[in-house]
Amino acid sequence: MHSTIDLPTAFPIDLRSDTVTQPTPAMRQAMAAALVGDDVYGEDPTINRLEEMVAARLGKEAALFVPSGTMGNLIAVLSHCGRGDEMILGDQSHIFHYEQGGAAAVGGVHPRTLPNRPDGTLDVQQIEDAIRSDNEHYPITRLIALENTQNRCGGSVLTPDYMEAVGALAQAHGLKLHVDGARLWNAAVALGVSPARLVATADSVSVCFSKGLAAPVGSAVAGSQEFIRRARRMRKQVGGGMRQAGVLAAAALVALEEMVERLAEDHAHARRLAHGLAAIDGIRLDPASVQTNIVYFDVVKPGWRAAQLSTALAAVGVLVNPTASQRLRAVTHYPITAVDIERTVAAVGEALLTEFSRSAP
Ligand code: TLP
Repeated sequence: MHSTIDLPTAFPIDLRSDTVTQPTPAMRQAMAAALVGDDVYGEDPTINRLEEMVAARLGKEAALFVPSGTMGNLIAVLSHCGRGDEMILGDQSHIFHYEQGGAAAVGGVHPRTLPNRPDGTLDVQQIEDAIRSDNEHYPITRLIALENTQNRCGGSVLTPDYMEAVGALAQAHGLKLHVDGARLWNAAVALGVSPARLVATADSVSVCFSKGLAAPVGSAVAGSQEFIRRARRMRKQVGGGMRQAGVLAAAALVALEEMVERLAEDHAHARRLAHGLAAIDGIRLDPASVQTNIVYFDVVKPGWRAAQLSTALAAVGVLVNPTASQRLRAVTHYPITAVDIERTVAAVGEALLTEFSRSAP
């Protein structure tokens, strides 16, 4: 997903991802003032405070601060599964697509993918059908993993009812349920429900502070005391034991306290962007499909490919990532403004027009 575009100006409108957010002034102040200690000894007061707050927000017994969402997912999967065990997950999931197959490479965990539907869900009957019976030919199914919001399905939200249905299925079959909640905050704000409600039936959840919440670094996993005990061991095994990382947790605390409700702005900007883009000749998307801060759109003008449009936009200071031959992704985040959105829509319209007149006889 990472583009190698040279930036033409110091301040482009950077819609490549919400991972590009900069820490807020309040975060920088909190970082400078943070009390710290050695977290491998459990002695960093700021990390301890963050972990308590995350556990409370997610309705879980305990939480663990980790450097990234990728590590959070990896140690969650490794905490639930042994070598040769199988996990059921979506073929569009971040764990399957963008984590270098870490669960298989590091933990020998076998991925069983099911198609993500356009709304980000997996068909519950298909999940049930994929659960292995006790047969010596088969791996042992241990885990179901969902993603909320679902990034590659356009930041779509999975509802509490759906999450509960999959949780009930997992429980009925003695399986664990993990939720990749890198953008769970966005899902909760979009649905108007608490994050805890969305993961009430999950055995583990990973969340990120460094996406829409704008902290510079950091994620967490949450679950039962017993799960966190295993996850803590796994974090150390993969090299994620941190020392005076309270400077990072301090920013994450500000993120949780000040930046969650603000995500509604990003969602409004994404809808505005989607409506603007949908009105451009040569762009195809359904604005009704945009539920949070991620906008996928296709360039359908003859002769155009996504990479060309991305390059043309970069030349005028608008950064979006091509994600397939005709498809691009734009992600709204702090501190993208309504004016940035108007400029982006205008830039896309102009880029396509310019090329059209250039290629005209
Ligand atoms: N997603 C990034 C890229 O890796 C694709 C992005 O720009 O969207 N789960 C989900 C659903 C994610 O979208 C991401 C990051 C992660 C996990 C991983 O988080 P980090 O980057 O902290 O390892």
